[in-house]
Amino acid sequence: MITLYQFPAAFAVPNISPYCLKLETFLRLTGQRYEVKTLSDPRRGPKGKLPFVELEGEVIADSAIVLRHLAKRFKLDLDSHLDAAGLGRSVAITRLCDEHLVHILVYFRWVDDKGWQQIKPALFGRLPATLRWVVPALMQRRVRGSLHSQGLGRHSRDELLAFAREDLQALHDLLGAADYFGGEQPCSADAAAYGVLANLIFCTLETPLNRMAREFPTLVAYCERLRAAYWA
Ligand SMILES: N[C@@H](CCC(=O)N[C@@H](CS)C(=O)NCC(=O)O)C(=O)O
Repeated sequence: MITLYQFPAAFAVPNISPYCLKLETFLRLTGQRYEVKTLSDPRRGPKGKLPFVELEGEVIADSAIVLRHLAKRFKLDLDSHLDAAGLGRSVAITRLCDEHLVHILVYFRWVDDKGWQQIKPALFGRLPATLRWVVPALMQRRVRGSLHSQGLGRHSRDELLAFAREDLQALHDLLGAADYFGGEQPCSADAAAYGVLANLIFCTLETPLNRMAREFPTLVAYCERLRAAYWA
């Protein structure tokens, strides 16, 4: 049995971490049996981040590495119907989501004031009063620092929104009239795409980025379709 360690559900999505939602969606797309154990402290993970899984006594961290490991261990091939160009496209979509759009999402939750005013009480509101003054500011400074090191954190809010619009337009155009990024059936890129898009479209956090994503009817319909088929 696979044990998935991840944050608890919040803001009307199964997970506010796009990476946790990506991994759990992959488990559902491939029909795996799994159990979830919720953690609030990512430092409990072997790489200091969530999600991670435990399988047959082995602990494996990082959604991409877990996907690769599970695919090998259980001979899962969500991508077997794709040709070489389709496989390349799947990797490119996954990287766009995991390595670009998610960082912009993080900015609009943790740095931009509108998102921060919603995230802060939800994540830290139950801390004892003394910690409640210190911990949120420290965590926000850490996130700001890592976005700065990554590079996206050096841009203005409007520049980030312009990047996000390009990402969303690209996802819209790549999906086209298909049901899934894999075509008639999902491929591994659908796990990554749903992880971040559901976190923009269904998540009840009100940020300019969430509002922008909801302006793409194709992407809204995509999320509704995948949710009905695999998350109902
Ligand atoms: N590359 C990792 C990224 C995981 C990740 O960044 N998780 C975030 C939550 S969305 C986390 O645990 N952050 C805690 C931290 O950086 O301290 C994956 O794909 O699993």
